[in-house]
Amino acid sequence: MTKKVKTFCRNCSALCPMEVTVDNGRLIKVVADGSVSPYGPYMCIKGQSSIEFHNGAEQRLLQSVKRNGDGKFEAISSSKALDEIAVKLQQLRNEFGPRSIALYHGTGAYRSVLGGQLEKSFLSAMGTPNLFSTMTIDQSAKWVTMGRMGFMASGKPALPDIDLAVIVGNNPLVSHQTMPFAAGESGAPGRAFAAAKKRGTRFIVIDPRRTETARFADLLIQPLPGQDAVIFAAIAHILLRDSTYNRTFCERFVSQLDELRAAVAPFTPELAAMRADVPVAQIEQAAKWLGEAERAFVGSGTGPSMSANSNLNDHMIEVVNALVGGYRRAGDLVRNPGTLNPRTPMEMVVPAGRGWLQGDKLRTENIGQLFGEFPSALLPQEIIAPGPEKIRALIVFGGNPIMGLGDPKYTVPAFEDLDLLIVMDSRLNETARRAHYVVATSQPFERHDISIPGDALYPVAFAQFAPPVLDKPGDVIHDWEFFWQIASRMKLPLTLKYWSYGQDFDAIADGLPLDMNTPPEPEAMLRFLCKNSRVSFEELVENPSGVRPQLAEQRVLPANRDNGARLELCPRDVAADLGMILTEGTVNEGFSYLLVCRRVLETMNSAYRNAASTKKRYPVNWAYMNPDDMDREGINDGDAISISSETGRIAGIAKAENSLRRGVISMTHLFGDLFSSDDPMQQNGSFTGRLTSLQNNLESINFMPRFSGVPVHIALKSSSE
Ligand SMILES: Nc1nc2c(c(=O)[nH]1)N[C@H]1C(S)=C(S)[C@@H](COP(=O)(O)OP(=O)(O)OC[C@H]3O[C@@H](n4cnc5c(=O)[nH]c(N)nc54)[C@H](O)[C@@H]3O)O[C@H]1N2
Ligand SMILES: Nc1nc2c(c(=O)[nH]1)N[C@H]1C(S)=C(S)[C@@H](COP(=O)(O)OP(=O)(O)OC[C@H]3O[C@@H](n4cnc5c(=O)[nH]c(N)nc54)[C@H](O)[C@@H]3O)O[C@H]1N2
Ligand code: SF4
Ligand SMILES: [Mo]
Repeated sequence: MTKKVKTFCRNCSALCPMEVTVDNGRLIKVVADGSVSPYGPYMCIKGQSSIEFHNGAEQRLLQSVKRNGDGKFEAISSSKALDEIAVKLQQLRNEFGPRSIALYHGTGAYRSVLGGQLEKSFLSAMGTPNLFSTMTIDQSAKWVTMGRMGFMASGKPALPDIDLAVIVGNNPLVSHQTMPFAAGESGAPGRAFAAAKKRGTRFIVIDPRRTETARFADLLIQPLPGQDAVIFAAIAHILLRDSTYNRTFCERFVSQLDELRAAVAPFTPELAAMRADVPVAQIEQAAKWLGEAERAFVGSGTGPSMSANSNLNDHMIEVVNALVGGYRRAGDLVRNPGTLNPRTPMEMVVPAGRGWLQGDKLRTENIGQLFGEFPSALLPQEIIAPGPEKIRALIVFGGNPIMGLGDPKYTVPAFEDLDLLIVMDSRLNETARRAHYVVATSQPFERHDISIPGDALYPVAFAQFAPPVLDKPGDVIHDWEFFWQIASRMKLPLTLKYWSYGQDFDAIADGLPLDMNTPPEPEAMLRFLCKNSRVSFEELVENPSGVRPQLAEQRVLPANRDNGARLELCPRDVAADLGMILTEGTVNEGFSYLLVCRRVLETMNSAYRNAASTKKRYPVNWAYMNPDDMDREGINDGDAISISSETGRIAGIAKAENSLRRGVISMTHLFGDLFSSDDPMQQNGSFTGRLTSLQNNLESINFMPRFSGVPVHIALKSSSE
């Protein structure tokens, strides 16, 4: 029997609407469903790959497993696994307190809606502040900027409303990562950029590589990585020098303009051009266009936040955005005012809170939480350092932290020091292989979801419900069931709440207390989450392609009174950091290249590495180099090369790429094996995380490690190596 079901992809935050065909319990086809979609028909290769994965490829886990005394995995029923895990967690909690238990929320957890919502209640009921997520090994520089500068509650303008987009170290054509921090639309990004160009929007792309996105660039600047703070300090310098910044916006909404003027005075365009190794005319040109723009949007992706001085890079990028008033203004159209979670943006500054100075602190560093989380790079240290409250149990929900964190020589022994490592996943990934229990969880097409993760990101108001398309196989459980089942066994109460970033879970008044004796119905939970929605749960069920609510035009509201808060452009620590980088050299002793981060369409971090389409194009994560650099080193296409940093060494397979500037080597992360990557072809690539240290070069505040602009030495690999 063949049936067609409407659903949406949950591989990335674009949440592309799709139609899947199921034949006798197997997925046989998936196509984009553009009928109501906010993007029109659109789907990428990973949407396609989800078919093979659902049908069992990529070593899909169909059964929970437990590591026995010999270190081997044996099958265990989910109920027995849950019984044993609950007993162990209870023992640790009784003996060492709730802080001995931690949770890591990985990339796979963001789009598991009921799992994600119950996770927050679970941690609150457990009484542990130990929440870690990928955000702090990704773009938490943005949180640091919000905490030090404050931010505009009006939000940033949408792509159709801007006449200039500055895209810094972000490649949405591949990553689909855009709003709220970068310009673009997450689904069908190319189409949205093409339409914007037709309207006359100008694009500036700043990236060491001429990326897929750079196809739309009117100006492409290809700097050395790690120089964004210098480049944007120079752009700020020019805007202030020429008085081309937005005075009206700045007079009303910013402070510390004099401090900024003094701090960026030494950052001349000539200095930035020299440091970033780009023509000075390009920096002047970018500043000129920014000065001329009616409504600009300056935003970034992972590039600047993974490189050296990442918090400062991000701060200076946002300073330039503030100088040109790159925010929605009172009276501006709000294209997506939220559907499941309606929002009314207001033109006012949310003051700089520096939340990390208050509340619970980490055990091993005097640092508090950023947006309710601790820095993931310090997780190994929090596990190893002796003390009564050390982390002894870690629940990994939809993540592969041993790979994501990198520095395996340090990270692996730390994870092995845990009394209890539990991984909830549908793949036996590198972290799962070292777990005590791997709880096999269901796949997106086997569970209920609503489009909460896309609610604020869609270009227009839109919401969709995804019912299970297939039965989950055998004894696999849903992510949310894990939290409910463990809490129920530990006699902890759970309350379902609509939590979103920046909210204190306990402070949310509206909640649905769950019956801890009878498992809740997923549909009842989703109905509750639609409580304040502009579209009822029933309407979503009746409209399987999704709903675009017909709303009266909404505009950004003026603030009813001046709350006195201003965007702090140049607080003292930022000024001090600017002073520090002024004298920093660009030469890294003994290292002639800088390795930069990069994403490919076929994989999602460590997932889909084994999909057929990935294997075809990327049997390994190629070590891309500029052909002139290859000539200089005597390296040919396909040669095995040795890439070494201060921390580790990997072998890679060189591939020439004209679009890459000189002095840079570009590789995708989370490929290959943790340790033995001497033969990349055999090990499906090279694990670049080995080149990163979790003990040196960490940023202040968020402890972000360096995943881009990593100084490396390159040599042709001799056969005896
Ligand atoms: N297909 C696919 N999509 C994904 C993912 C995936 O793995 N695959 N991962 C998802 C995740 S977890 C995330 S966080 C997002 C990330 O989304 P993006 O930030 O768009 O990620 P990338 O595509 O790696 O783009 C980063 C760019 O920064 C450039 N760069 C590197 N260093 C520097 C620097 O110092 N300065 C400047 N100016 N540029 C620099 C790189 O050359 C690269 O083009 O993508 C998400 N989407
Ligand atoms: N060297 C280097 N290191 C990096 C980066 C880099 O660019 N360079 N990027 C960093 C970034 S931006 C990130 S976000 C991290 C990524 O770090 P992680 O998020 O820890 O790693 P992923 O490989 O994305 O792991 C996601 C896991 O979730 C599982 N999964 C998918 N869907 C579901 C689901 O619905 N439920 C459950 N339970 N599991 C699911 C997948 O099978 C996969 O095993 O890595 C960081 N590390
Ligand atoms: S862009 Fe690709 S991975 Fe992301 S939701 Fe759409 S189909 Fe899925
Ligand atoms: Mo990420």
